[in-house]
Amino acid sequence: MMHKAGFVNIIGNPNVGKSTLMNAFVGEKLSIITSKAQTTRHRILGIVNGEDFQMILSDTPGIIKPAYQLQESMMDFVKSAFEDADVLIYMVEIGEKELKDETFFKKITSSKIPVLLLLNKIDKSDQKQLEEQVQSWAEKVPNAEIFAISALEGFQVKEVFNRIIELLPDSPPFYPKDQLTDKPERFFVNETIREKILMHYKKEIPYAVEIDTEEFLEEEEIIRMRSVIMVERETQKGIIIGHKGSALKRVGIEARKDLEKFFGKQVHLELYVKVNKNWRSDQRQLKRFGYNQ
Ligand SMILES: Nc1nc2c(ncn2[C@@H]2O[C@H](COP(=O)(O)OP(=O)(O)OP(=O)(O)O)[C@@H](O)[C@H]2O)c(=O)[nH]1
Ligand SMILES: [Mg+2]
Repeated sequence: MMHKAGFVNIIGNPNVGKSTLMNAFVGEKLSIITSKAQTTRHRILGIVNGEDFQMILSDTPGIIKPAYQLQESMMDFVKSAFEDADVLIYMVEIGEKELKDETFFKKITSSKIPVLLLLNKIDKSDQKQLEEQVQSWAEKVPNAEIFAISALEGFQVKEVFNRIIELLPDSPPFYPKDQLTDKPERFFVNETIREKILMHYKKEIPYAVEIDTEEFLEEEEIIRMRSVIMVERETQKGIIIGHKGSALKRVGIEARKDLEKFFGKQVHLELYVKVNKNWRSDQRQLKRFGYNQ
């Protein structure tokens, strides 16, 4: 029997819906999704296995001009996604003008591999706007096949999926057929907590936070986890904890609920907050948190 397999890498501006699309394809919440830009910080694999195919999707951070070391590392993940792609998915959203980074944009328009340009969030547009934008993207990225989709509502998602399958090269699988991702369990604990922080705290707070899950002990009935929320300054620590610990408590309760769903098991989650000065600019620390490949 013929078998197809390949890497399908999703890139685009922040907040356009890349993670929403990957989760829709995989059918699991592998990537966290929020209304804030720079939600995704890593390259996360989501693997869809069929009898005669293996589609290895990569969700990547939204493209930005890096201002500090963490963001540099995030853009290295995007660069790596150009290098091993068999199919490139360039996602844009309705109303978007262009990719802020000229170098990345040139890589897309001069790509030798198939490019699918997905114009997302069309549930927010009308027919006239849609037609204009499809036309304009067709001129800007002539080498791409364009699909107008809504990742959130599942509109045209199946069609894109089927087209990707057609484009996958003949190849044996790269990963075991029961594997869903390349990330360990602790990664999903970190991300679930970070999602709650993105949702509940304002301004720079979520961007100054990193999570490290120090303990992940699976027992028969329950998984026991202990995670540290790192911030860059003492004042941020106070904000995370909140009045009498109320803000931190909310993060803990909401994260635990999601983790119980994700792991299908009862979860005990202990959270504490620690100041880790300038971790975002420290190569050694970033490496420890998995930002250097
Ligand atoms: N209306 C609408 N909203 C969408 C659609 N797809 C995604 N969104 C919303 O757009 C926001 C960003 O979605 P994400 O999937 O986190 O976007 P992303 O591109 O992964 O963002 P970064 O990781 O920050 O680069 C969320 O609030 C989503 O619910 C869509 O098709 N329609
Ligand atoms: Mg994302």
